[in-house]
Amino acid sequence: MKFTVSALIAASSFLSTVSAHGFLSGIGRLSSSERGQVRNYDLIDRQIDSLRNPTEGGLCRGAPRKKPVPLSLTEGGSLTLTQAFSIGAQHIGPCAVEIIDAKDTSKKVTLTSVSGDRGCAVQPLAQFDTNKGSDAKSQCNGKIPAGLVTNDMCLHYWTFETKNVNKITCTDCILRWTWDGTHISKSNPERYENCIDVTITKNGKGGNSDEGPEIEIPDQSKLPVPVPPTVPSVPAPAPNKPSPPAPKPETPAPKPQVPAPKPETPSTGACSNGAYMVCDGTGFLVCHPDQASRAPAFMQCASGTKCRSWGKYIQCA
Ligand SMILES: [Cu+2]
Repeated sequence: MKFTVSALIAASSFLSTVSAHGFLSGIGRLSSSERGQVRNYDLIDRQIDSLRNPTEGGLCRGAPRKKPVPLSLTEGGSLTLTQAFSIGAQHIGPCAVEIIDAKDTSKKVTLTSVSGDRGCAVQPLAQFDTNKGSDAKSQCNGKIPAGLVTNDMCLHYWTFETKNVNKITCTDCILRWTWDGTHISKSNPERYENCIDVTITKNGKGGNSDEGPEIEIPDQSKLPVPVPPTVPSVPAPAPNKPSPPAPKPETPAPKPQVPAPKPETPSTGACSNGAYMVCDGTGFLVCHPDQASRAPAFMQCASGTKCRSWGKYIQCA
């Protein structure tokens, strides 16, 4: 592998921001007790970063298909999606929702898009203006993704008008949510995407029935059709096995398929060695290895869970 100075700079600027981000949880206005329909949702308590970190796995992060959920769409109707953003990581940048033909993924229709800085993760589309100073429970209690054990994300509801429904030709489709975090670079944004497998009915009553109030979207101008990021020469992580059917059996949960970094020595309770999170007593510290003067923020693990080191991150499990 060839290493160049610019590659190292690019890699380090990427790494400096991978501690917290966002993902699409599901269709409808999901409460903190409802698990999302997004692919790989079941990794939420084991590998949350595989849902919320910038994507490197191609279309839909390379996540395996799930049983499709019914989705009724109407031209000009409304649809509510539930997004989750890490506290303090509600980056600026555009976002979009597409319907992709599952049998021919070159066939895409854009249901909505928001351009410019005021994207999905900032107000008014995101409801909570959260900060890293305290945990999710104290900032958005009752609006925390179901199953999340890191206590550092809040749910946000995005209701929009569905366009181009007339152009949808698939029934067996993929709803893809994309978000470009332009907080570091507009030309080389952090790309996020998540997919929900859907069976589409057109011209139904439209939208989901229990959606929240309409939110005014400031800028509906069209985005260029997003192109899946090119995968670097490093092989993409192996796709995860399909999620086991609920309810969970008594047997221990299957091990995550993505190779975990080697466990490190028990944490010292202090930020060191370039870690982005370290365990500390009943919770963990969010560190800022690239900003020496910035104080770490303490977060509690969810009750009944313990913090474990996981590479430069932690897991509350
Ligand atoms: Cu981020």
